[in-house]
Amino acid sequence: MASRRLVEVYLDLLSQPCRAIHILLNCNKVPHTVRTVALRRGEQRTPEFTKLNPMQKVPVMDDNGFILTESDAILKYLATKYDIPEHWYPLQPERRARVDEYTAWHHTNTRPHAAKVFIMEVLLPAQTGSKVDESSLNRALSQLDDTLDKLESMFLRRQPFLCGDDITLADLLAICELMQPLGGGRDVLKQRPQLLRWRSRVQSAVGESFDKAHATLYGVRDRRKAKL
Ligand SMILES: N[C@@H](CCC(=O)N[C@@H](CS)C(=O)NCC(=O)O)C(=O)O
Repeated sequence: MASRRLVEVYLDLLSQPCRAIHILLNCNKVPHTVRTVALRRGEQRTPEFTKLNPMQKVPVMDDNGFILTESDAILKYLATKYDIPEHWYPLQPERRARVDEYTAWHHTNTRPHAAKVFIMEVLLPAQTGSKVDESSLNRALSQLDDTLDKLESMFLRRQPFLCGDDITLADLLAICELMQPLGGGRDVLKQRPQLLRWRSRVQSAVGESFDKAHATLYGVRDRRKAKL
């Protein structure tokens, strides 16, 4: 009988949604294999990877031949299929719906707004050699500020985590996006005590898997700082 392979995840840890998956697997000790896809080397465009994901994006999961793309779907699949505490993606319909509510909102709010700041301050200057476009950056920062306001006033209003009293997949997706601008030395939560407290709670809940997932991003930040 053919033996079952460990779940495989194709990741680049400079990618926010990839880090969310990495943290979920590591802090819950789900046996898995990481296949690194180096985006900076264009490995997402190789014929082999394109066969796996014609969208040429990470993350991708291969669970014994079941191929899945989209971080949201992958996180929910892993939490449902593997031996992971129920609070990550609750079974109770209302609590689960709260997680789905955030994750639906996330992809048109937290993700694009935080990512844009990183793209403008780090990626574009590194790829093109051009200076940061300050007026576009300020526009992006102001959009991100609106999103941070909503995180505080809606999702964290009366609860310690985005969707209730315990950590869920929603917190992982959100924190990994909000950490991204740190690659350019910018802590977007610095002036926001409520969100800083939430970040500390998330860090404590996931333990060392947080820094393990973010080591590549810290490296980008530190190398940039050394060059200034
Ligand atoms: N909606 C997708 C987004 C995936 C995505 O945008 N991945 C980026 C890295 S964060 C990527 O692979 N970019 C490579 C490219 O566009 O060439 C998800 O949440 O999984």
